[in-house]
Amino acid sequence: MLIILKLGGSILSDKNTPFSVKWDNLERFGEEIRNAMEYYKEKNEKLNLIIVHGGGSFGHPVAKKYLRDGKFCNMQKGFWEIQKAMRRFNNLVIDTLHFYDIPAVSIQPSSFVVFKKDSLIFDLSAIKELLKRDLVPVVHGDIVVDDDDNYKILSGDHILPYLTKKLNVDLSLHASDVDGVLDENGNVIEKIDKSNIDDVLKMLKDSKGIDVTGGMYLKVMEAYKMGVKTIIFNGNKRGNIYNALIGNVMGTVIIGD
Ligand code: IP8
Repeated sequence: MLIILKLGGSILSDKNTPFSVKWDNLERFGEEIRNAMEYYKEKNEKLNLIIVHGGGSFGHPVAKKYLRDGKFCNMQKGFWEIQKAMRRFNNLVIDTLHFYDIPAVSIQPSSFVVFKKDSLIFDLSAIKELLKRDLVPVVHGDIVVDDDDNYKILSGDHILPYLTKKLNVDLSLHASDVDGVLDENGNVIEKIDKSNIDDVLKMLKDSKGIDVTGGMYLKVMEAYKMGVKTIIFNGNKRGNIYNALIGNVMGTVIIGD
């Protein structure tokens, strides 16, 4: 069983306070992930896990400093500064996972991933080999180069569907700070598929989030476009990460086409 879990930046940190960490959440995630791993072990089932995390209050405020009208500038400094902010955040996440005996290994996209047109050059050999050895790759949103002599934010919302598709993941989970994709009345949309995708995207486009990578719109659009199935659920609720990992959580199921 191969599961991928994205921990959204907003459940790991307070986006309004640069370099802040929601320690209670982070500790709880470590504990719930470890408990879920034990659950599979007790059932004698093999669980392989990949964790993805977003930029939160580390990557986003630093990336914003280098964005002018949607274009990156002064990137001789900006590239390493954004990379460094994400490396710091990733270290804190990884250290916490280690505390809970999760064999987490860092994968830093800025060192090897390239955006080419709208697709990714993202070699998966290392991740595959790590999984064979029962290690847990932890991939994070990052700054990456593109083939236009420019730069792009590689969001966890790109990484999750990409890895879900390329690695034939069995269960793809997206822990956010809301109960799922909400309609205009605040109710969870249980399923997004080809019957309602256009309406949902239209509804999400107007949202005025500060997320430089586009918030919920990007999450839904990327998953749908990649043709994968993924579940968006609320990671702020105690027990939800564990329940999601054992295949038992409520949220929005996106079924891509
Ligand atoms: O929070 C963004 O990742 P995301 C990463 O998953 C940076 O969109 C560097 C802002």
